[in-house]
Amino acid sequence: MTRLAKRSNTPLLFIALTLLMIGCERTETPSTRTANQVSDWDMNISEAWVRPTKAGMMSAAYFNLSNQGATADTLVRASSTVSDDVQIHRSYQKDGLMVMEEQPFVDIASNSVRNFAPGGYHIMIINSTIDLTEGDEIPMTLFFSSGMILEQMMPVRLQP
Ligand SMILES: [Cu+2]
Repeated sequence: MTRLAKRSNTPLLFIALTLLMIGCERTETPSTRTANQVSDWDMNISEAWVRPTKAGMMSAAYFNLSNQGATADTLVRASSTVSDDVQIHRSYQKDGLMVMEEQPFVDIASNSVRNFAPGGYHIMIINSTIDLTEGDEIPMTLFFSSGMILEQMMPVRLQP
């Protein structure tokens, strides 16, 4: 995982290079903070997985978002190269039915973990442009109101 102190107008090339770097370093271990790496931002993605699907169909990404920093932050957007339409969603029970709704944002309080899981918050991949097959990995980018951008390769697999 990489933390980028960049706004969403980051040049595309920079993102592409970052994705290459992430591809070489696929550990989910949060980086440790040392005295010369002090930052207000300490947000980590763990246990990510993406549902397999076929091109033209929907999928969803799930993970835990852990904010170990002293400052609250807000997830405001998600994107992935596999779809032009990636949305923040939440599923919930309504009149005995499971429904889901797009969310404009999701708050992550300081020192808290927000679970994105089936039946709750998730990242909806509308109309994947490619088949997502078990064993694949797809890039996911999460944008926060602080300006922080998290990018992570997420494995495609059946529900763990
Ligand atoms: Cu959804």
